[in-house]
Amino acid sequence: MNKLLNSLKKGLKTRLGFVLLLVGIYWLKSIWAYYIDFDLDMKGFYQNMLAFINPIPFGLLLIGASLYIRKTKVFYGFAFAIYFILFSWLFSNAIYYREFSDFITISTMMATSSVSAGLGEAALKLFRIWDLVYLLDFIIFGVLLVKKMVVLDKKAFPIRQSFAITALSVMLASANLFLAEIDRPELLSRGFSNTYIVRALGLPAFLGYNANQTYKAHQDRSGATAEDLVPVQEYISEHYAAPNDQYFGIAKGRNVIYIHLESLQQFVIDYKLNVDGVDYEVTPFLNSLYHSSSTLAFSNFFNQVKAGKTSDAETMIETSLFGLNQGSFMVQYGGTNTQQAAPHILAQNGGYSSAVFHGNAGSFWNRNNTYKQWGYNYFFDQSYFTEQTDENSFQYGLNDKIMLADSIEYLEHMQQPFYAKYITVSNHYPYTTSLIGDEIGFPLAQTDDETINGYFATANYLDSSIEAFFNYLKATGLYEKSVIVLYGDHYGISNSRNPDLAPLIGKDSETWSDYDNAMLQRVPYMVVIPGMTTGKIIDTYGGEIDALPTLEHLLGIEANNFLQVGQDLLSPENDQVVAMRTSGTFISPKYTSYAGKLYYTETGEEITNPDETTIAEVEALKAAAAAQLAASDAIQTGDLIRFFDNGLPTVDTSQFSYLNSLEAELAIEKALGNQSTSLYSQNGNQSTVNLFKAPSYQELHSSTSASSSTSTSTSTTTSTSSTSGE
Ligand code: GP9
Ligand code: MN
Repeated sequence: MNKLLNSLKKGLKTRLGFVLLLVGIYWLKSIWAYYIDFDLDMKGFYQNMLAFINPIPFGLLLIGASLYIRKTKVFYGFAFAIYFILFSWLFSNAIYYREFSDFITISTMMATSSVSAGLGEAALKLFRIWDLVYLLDFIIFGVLLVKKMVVLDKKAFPIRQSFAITALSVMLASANLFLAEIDRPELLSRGFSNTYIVRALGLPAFLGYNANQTYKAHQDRSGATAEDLVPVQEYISEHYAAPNDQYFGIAKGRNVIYIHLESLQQFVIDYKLNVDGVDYEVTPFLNSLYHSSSTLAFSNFFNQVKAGKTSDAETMIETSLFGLNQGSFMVQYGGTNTQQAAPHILAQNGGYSSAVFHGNAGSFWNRNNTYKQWGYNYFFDQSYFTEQTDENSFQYGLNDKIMLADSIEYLEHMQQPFYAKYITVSNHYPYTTSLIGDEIGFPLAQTDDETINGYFATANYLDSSIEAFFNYLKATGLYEKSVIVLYGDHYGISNSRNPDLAPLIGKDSETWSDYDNAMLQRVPYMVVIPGMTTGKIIDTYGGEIDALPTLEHLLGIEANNFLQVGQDLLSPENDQVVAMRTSGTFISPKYTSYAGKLYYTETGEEITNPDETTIAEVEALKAAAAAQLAASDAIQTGDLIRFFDNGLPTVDTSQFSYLNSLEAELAIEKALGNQSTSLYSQNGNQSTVNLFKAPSYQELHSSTSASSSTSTSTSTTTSTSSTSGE
């Protein structure tokens, strides 16, 4: 023991020992920050382990760089300086996080106001007594210096060994990245959230990643001028689909409630899963909406997302502009670009208040920053809801029924009319792992693919969650005052799994084609307008890009006031060309071009030898899809809306903080007194929380035999990894 201590003491008197000491302290402080100050939302051993090791590679790389220096004092000064910079960055982030629940990015640093809000005077108030832990080593160093107990090693560290240290840290960093990619494939290419990157790779790596992203975005942005608006505006006015008189303004002034149906595909609508000879209707409630005379339901509505998945769907739904060809628009531009999204448009045209409800961390897909640019007054993320446990949640958040139930106390205090968006999550890959206890019941499909097997059960859970929410809306009278829009964001079963799905939907795995894959990109899109009696199923071809103009016209707002590239799906002038984000890919009523192949949409017959007319028609459709994407990309990457003047004021993001949203709602309610239009006020200052009832699967089916099937054990996926793209 003594021997060990002695050699340790001796080791510390060497330059390498000093470097390792600094790396060690930085490591400990990082761990402290990870667990005490940040909310890294870590689930499972693997994610904890990644966080535990990630300060070492970059710490060693950066502090270890000082070993190349020969002069004694310069070496010690330099090593300490690098350590101090790393520490300061960590500490600043810890302080900043307390106010913003996010990490410092290049753009927040450049936007001086928010940095000074986070790190200036106000920061003093954010200090806590525990922060002394961050300073402990300085005190110890000070004492050692005063007592002259620090001995400087005058011997320069051999250059070759310095190289070895650098090589070792690069190797460790690569291993770190490799392990991180196992936990979350496409971590860097898709971005996901700042939290994910810090949790997997640490703060210095996040800063580097963020700097690179910001630089790329900055280059596109700085090259753009107001001139670039000309062709974009030309495209938009040429493609404007004028409103249909029959529908224009029929929902004017109503609340708008969006329900994002996570990973729900259209094939599930009206579908019955047959297990052991018994037919189980997967989404009975959504089916009833689909066929209701109060619903404008669409049978040929396609998702148009790429790598940004949910975030791409949200971007399209809220702004009628596409996500990016690579990565996520919300992650890369959402927090900085000038945007004219639905919440802002409705605030300015009808005095709407707005909120998002979602049971995951607010930083996922950079929502916390993007929603401010979109003009959302409130964002109720997981921090507002029931604490998550293994029983009530999974890696993407709280189970839908609980999130919906918990949302009511916030929804009822929103001033009407409101624009509220619910982002469900339980029907998300890997399916079923989140549903245990009383929610077990809907049978699993019996294919070789566990992902497919669980999909119907989670879709059924989503369905009954939505039904419970509709029942609440009806019980409170909000129903008649609202228009409720439901949409599926993207596929739940990826193309690689589709051959296994084929037999369940009456197809043959052997003859499964890219045409079939293309057709499975349909997602539900239903606009429920309570009181309307002329609802129907509409076969117009369209996609997520078209949702906003459709909604605007229903609310009596002219879509051609804005830079939006979609078209009203109820307009007879709709072109019905659905552009997919992969170039050359589109779907139209006549032709489908997908995965490099061409098909007749109606029959699925592949066109291998097109005649001249076909070639010309297909080229025209391809060009139309490409033009729509090009107009959108120009706006998105050039940040062109900053040059656009349609009278809509720029969103002042500083007025939004998503930390104390309930208090903010209550303050407004109080200030308005009997002018308050919140449901709570209209209900005689009585809460409606207990009107929300979401029976579990077991409660719903306890008396029917269908639920007592024995093949209902949950499939649990033990691996933390997920298939790329899911
Ligand atoms: C998480 C959720 C999932 O918050 O919205 O996003 P996805 O993985 O579907 O893109
Ligand atoms: Mn999604």
